[in-house]
Amino acid sequence: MTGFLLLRYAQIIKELSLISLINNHRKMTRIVSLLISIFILSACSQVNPPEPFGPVPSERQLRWHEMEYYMFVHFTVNTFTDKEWGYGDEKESVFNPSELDCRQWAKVASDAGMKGIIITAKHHDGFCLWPSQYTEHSVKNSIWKDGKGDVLMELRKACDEYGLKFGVYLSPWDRNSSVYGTPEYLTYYRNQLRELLTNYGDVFEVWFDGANGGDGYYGGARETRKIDNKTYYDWANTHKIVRELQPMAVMFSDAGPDIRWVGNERGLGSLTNWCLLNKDEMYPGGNFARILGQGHEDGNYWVPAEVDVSIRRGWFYHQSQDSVVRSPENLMELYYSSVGRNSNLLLNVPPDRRGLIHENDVNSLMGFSEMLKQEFETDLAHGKKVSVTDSRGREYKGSNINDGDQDTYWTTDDEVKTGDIIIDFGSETEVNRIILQEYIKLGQRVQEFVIYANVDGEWEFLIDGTTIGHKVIRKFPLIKTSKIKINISRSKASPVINNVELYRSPGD
Ligand code: FUL
Repeated sequence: MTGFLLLRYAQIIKELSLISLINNHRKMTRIVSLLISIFILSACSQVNPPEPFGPVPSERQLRWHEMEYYMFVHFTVNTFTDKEWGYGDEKESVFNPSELDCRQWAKVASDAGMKGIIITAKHHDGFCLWPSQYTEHSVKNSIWKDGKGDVLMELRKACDEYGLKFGVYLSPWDRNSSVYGTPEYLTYYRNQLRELLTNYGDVFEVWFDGANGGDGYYGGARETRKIDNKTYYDWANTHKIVRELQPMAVMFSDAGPDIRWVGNERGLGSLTNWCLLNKDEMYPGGNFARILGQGHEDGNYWVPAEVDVSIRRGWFYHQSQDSVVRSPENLMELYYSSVGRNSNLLLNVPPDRRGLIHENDVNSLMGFSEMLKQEFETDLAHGKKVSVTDSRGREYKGSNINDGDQDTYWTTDDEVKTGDIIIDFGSETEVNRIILQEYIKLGQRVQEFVIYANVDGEWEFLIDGTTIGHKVIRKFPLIKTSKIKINISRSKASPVINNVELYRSPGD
């Protein structure tokens, strides 16, 4: 574009020079200087940014992407009955933590580098951790604090104290409720949701799980109740309540609407991971696990994946699992297979019967947090010389990818869909990790990339990959090199990259 303009100006100047032979010389000089100023002005003037391509994240989803890593807390009567799924007939009196301290949970989360906590306000057994006015099956009839306690309020305050965001899990399946399976239950469920979204300050995420229907206590009926996952919950109207009461909260379920399940509970994000999903035909509890990992490349909604996984085998605390808490190394693997694969990591850390996070879990989390610091200690790419094969103009230059500013990015002209970014360390440098980020406000575009290192003047292949999205973190064998090349080899539209980081991790 700039080259074309230059050519045109040269032609005009040439033509005018001929005229000047005939016309007065001073007039000519004025015209030429005018043209030169126009040229300088147009060369310096702003080139339009690329138009967004495909679905883009909402403001609430953008905030969620930034969070990356936060805590899941499974805590209820199950903690005291040693179960994973309570039947719904548990006596309220069984809920009796001896030293419940939400500030300890929040401190652990914060020390671990987490950004928020999502708690099981109500799990499938129906017991409420807050004194809901719509049921007797809650903390208000427990021994804990003589029935005057409210776990959610304590957690809310603790989150505020430690600068963490607060989220709630309200199980749609309720094995305690006598009206479960009838339309009346929806009123009950929505009333509870309103309580949670009105009385506990800002909620960043509302978690709707997909386990639904089956046998249960159901107010004494002790029977099996089957519901149709697709129609029974009338989700559209429940979603409206969340939007009305907490407009900045994202809603999670198998099918969004804002955040999707990743399709497994093993902590595995998909290497190819589109933040896009054709969710119209999907619903919580449907049979979509295989689709949810990758999402839909041509999806028509922005619904990124969240990886939910537990630090122990179970979601709830069981003393028998005290010795099988994930190690710091294992947590690091989870981090790479979740945050490193364009997903957020929702790591479950279940409090024990005291109402505290067990020492073994705390030790693992702190070990992992220390490892994370070492893993990404010094960004070797930051501020280094960057060259690119193509650029849309000065504002979109290559060095935007390592200036530490997430809002500046490198991109190309609209018709250019591939390109290279070369980072020059200036001297031989050891490196074995790379972080890549797309500027997702303009959509998810990259389909394939390849990373090379310059060794003895030749480009040596390191790794290749597919999607990027919010963030991809990849390991490669330690290499000593003076330059790294990121080749965007396939993209739906001009690639828009806002961040590249390189590290020398002490790990393999
Ligand atoms: C599932 C539930 O059935 C599990 O108990 C756990 O809460 C998990 C996170 O979601 O749907």
